Amino acid sequence: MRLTRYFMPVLRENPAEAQIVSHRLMLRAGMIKQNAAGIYSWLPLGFKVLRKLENIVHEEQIRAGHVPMLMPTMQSADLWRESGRYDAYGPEMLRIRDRQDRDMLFGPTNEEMITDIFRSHVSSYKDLPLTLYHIQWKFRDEMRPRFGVMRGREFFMKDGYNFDLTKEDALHAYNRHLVSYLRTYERMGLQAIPMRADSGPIGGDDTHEFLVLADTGESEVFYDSAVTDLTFGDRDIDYDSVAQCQGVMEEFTNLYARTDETHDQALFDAIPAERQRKARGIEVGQIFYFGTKYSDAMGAKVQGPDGKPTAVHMGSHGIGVSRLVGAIIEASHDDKGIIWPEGVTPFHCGIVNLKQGDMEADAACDALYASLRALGLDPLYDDRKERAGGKFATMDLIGLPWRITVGPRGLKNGVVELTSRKSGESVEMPPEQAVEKIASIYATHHVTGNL
Ligand code: P5A
Repeated sequence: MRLTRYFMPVLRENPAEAQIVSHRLMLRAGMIKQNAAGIYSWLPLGFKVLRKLENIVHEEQIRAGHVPMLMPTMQSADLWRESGRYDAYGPEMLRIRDRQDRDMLFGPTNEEMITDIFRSHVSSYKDLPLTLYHIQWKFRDEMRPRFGVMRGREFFMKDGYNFDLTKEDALHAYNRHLVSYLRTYERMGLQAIPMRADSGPIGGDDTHEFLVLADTGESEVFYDSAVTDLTFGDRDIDYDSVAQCQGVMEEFTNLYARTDETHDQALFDAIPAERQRKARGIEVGQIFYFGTKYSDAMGAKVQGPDGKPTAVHMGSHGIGVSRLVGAIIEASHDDKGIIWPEGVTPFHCGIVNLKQGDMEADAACDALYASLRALGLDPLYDDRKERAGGKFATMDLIGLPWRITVGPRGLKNGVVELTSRKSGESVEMPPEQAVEKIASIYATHHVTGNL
């Protein structure tokens, strides 16, 4: 993309309404625009990151054997009356009446709708196990929408629902989700720690939240510092293996890590004092096992191996996709701006032309731009007639991991400069070598969907 043809309304000043760094940087980098409290338009740069996260989530869900689909945002109140949640959900639910005077709602989550779909089409245990998921906008009329996309009213969530014959099978689904979530967050450059939590309005006994440690996080958390040494890495897990998934679940949940809702001071005190940590975290996902809560209430039964109708065991599993954009920025920025992890960056690299209009510099930039694109890479070429300082400041603000700087002086010696946004280090090299270097960096990250 050439910057002169793009739409990236960068702000020079710090917006007064933003209290935390991710909100400030998302506004300044022209990623989002607020339309009403907690409701945002995703401008092109923000939309690109959102789509990258969505793609990673899809890839990891499909890898785990889960089946993608799409349900609507609008739901009929009738299903929620069946489960008893229409009244129980409270003022967070946005209730709407259609022209026929029917009660509708903008879905805050989809347990009821998916249970209805399941009961309409599945009648035998032979069709189990089954996990369906979608990635769709949700609405929760939060009392205090704040921190930009972190606590929005309209937000983008991946929600998945497992249907199993037995509790054991459903717990395997729970563990499978835990494993797939660990992989998902690591691909986004994040460490998200599973912590025992409270199930709130979704219900059930077993639940873990995934938290990214950050001072601006809304949750108070207590943990054994040894959990921060755990990494999933590139383990090859067989998602059908009960033992393997359970092994990972135990490894990542055996050490003490809890949100304040489930905090147990006595257990915490038993951790060696030098490893006790109290901190704040951003909740980027949550998994639940709630047994037959919805299948009992809504009559979702299958014929079991003994021929008798049996209520299915269920769980639901969510990832806050739009919140993650903010969480990644909270975890990765400096005083100049965002520092995107390579797995989620909106563009793979920037090209800065130090002397736009200079024939040689323009030609070198055009050639770089073309060779990167020919390799399937997605560069952002700053081809504006601006001073170098302004171009560098914009690149630092929007946080692309790599910048290639091209100017007449370097070109005389046959070199351009390749700069890492993270370390700030620059190395001079011939343009072809810079292209090769960028291509090799992204060869280890899957390049998905360059919008
Ligand atoms: C699990 C999927 C559920 O709703 N039902 C379907 C279950 N869980 S949850 O924990 O309530 O939400 C899942 C994730 O969505 C994100 N999230 C939000 N993101 C932005 N703004 C909000 N107001 C908001 N509310 C929830 C969180 O990341 C949460 O973990």
